[in-house]
Amino acid sequence: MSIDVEALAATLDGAARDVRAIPKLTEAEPFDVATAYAVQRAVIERRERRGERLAGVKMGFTSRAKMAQMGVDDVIWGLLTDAMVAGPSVEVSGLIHPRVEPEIAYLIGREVRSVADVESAVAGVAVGFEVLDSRFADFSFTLPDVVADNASAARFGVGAWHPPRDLANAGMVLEIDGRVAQTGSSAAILGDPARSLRAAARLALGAGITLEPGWVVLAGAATAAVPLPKDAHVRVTCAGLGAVEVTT
Ligand code: 0L1
Ligand code: MG
Repeated sequence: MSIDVEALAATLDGAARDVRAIPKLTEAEPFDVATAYAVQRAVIERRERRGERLAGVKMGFTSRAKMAQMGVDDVIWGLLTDAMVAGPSVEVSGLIHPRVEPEIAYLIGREVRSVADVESAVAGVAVGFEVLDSRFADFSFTLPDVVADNASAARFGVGAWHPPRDLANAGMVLEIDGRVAQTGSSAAILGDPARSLRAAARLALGAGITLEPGWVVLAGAATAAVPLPKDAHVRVTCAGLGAVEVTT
């Protein structure tokens, strides 16, 4: 049986819009990672047809521990749109089972035409956060499922932009309501988030997508993600980059 990419995209898009968890897509019929990226693109195209604009890319499975857990040896990636920008607050009632994680973010300053180009195209770096919201029940998925589901992307935010700098080992803290929920180092992101930035350029270019000026690259999480409750105050800090805060 051949895979109906548009039907799978409609299922995922509907789950996000209805705030309803669904079973893994591969439960009904397995498909490969290349097909999963086609589904991901089809989901994003549906969002673009509703007026959303591409705003960047996100990298997933950027820690060796998470790659080993999934039995993969490369990162995955997803696309960010302007509707995913969090602002000062995130309405968790519009999400299924959100989790938040501390991120390093890069601001693209000019079009990236090659992987070798990407570091010099960076206009700024910032501490950020990502709100993940797998559309699959219990965050239970295979690799093709999570790729199709845009790497669980839901919302993101970034702090003040700083001039580009070495972020190979910067301490990061995720606090929820003033309590430390996670601590880590940017080194957890492929040993250096700059590696993830280069991977973002490689994967985007390979998919025929150019990183554009003003786009954000979320390089990956420095720690595990934690559940994001209602009425919470989240603060993520990174040494040298200050803090970013969001309420729910
Ligand atoms: O951003 C990430 O690293 C997460 C990738 C998707 C897996 C998950 O939902 O935990
Ligand atoms: Mg992330």
